[in-house]
Amino acid sequence: MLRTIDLRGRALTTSELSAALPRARAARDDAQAAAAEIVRDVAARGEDALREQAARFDGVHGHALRVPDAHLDEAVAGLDAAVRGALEEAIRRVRAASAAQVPAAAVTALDDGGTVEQRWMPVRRAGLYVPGGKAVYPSSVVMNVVPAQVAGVGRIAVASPPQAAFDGRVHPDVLAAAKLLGVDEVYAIGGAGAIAAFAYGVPSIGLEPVDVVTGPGNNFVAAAKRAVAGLVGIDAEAGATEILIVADATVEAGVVAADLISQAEHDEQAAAVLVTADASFADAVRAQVEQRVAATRNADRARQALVGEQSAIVLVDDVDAAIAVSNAYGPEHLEILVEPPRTEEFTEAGAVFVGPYSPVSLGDYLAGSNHVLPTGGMARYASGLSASTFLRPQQVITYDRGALQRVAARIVALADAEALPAHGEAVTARFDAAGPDSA
Ligand code: HSO
Ligand code: ZN
Repeated sequence: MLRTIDLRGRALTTSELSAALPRARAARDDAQAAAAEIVRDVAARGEDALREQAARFDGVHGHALRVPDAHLDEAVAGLDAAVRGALEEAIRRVRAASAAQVPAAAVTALDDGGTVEQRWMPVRRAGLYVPGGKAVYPSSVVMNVVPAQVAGVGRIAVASPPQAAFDGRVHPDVLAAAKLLGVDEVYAIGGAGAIAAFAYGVPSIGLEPVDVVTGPGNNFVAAAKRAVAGLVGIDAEAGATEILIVADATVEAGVVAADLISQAEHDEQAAAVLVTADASFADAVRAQVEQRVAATRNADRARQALVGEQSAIVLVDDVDAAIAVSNAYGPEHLEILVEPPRTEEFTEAGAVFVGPYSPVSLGDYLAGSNHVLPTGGMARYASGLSASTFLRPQQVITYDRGALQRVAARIVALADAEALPAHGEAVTARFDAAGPDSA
């Protein structure tokens, strides 16, 4: 369990380092082809295609694709009080932290009478996907819906797979979370089909196409999002979860082991990586992992994730080397458990958890940060779900007569240089004797 990658005493180039890192080479092409087929089918046949997919993938027949209001109300009424309290606290915290993601409008004066305003416009309609295969994720309802609401999205729809165990309904905790957030447009549609339904709309069930589709999911959901990108906006890929921990013996080995297992329990494909310069600490963590994983509820799934090629203990010479490894990997979740933490130097990660009292589980539920984060190394250029996922920066240009006149000759010069004289004429027409200004 948890193979060792020993990088001690090796000076690696960036590409050698990337090749040495434990990352699954996902079967991306297969998923892409299968998802594209599902997307095409939903685009062409709408509800009929979705019902066939529900029978095939979810084992569900004849269910309500659009969740009736009564089901939402029943779900809230039946919600466990402690779960309700926790969801409400999570909503408060994520809402507070998301508010900081909405930039204020800014006006730049380029000239006396010439301004460019930068304003942030919410998309009109968003479709949010909440997975429901190996586990159910009411917390992901919060993480999707709150930033969309904070951004000011006009209309929000949620989709999640129908559950055979619940008579073809979406899991009641997911329904309750949606209702607590004031979302009543919910669909019992799963996987790639849900992404296609959002992108193309499904008239027979009143599902209007959306402008942006977000949310985590398996390889097929990610592939479907790639297939509809362009027709709609999508967020970064949030696939099988990853945790990379940089630690030394200032933290207990059992704590590190518990954190590795916490993300491994999501999925057989989940990645759990420890990077340390202390070989005996590494042995202690490995022993703790073996002991703890045996005792946990999702032991089989977690064990598979931990023995997979995507998980490992990476031995390095020192903290400098650990930082280089972490930055090359670009993990979805990074835990910094070394003293001092040197947080600024860890630049590539979806979210960064600093110190022994900031575990990833805190961020998964209640830190106030978002848990829909880029995986597969995408953290190098993408960010987690946030209000800005649902906002478009838009520029508003307002020049008056004098300000335009002061740059008119320069516009003509550039227009002539590009052999597009009509561009220049559009400016000079405003000042010609025969033009609108002639009076
Ligand atoms: N760790 C997951 C999110 C999650 N964990 C939901 C528990 N529930 C991906 O960031
Ligand atoms: Zn998690």
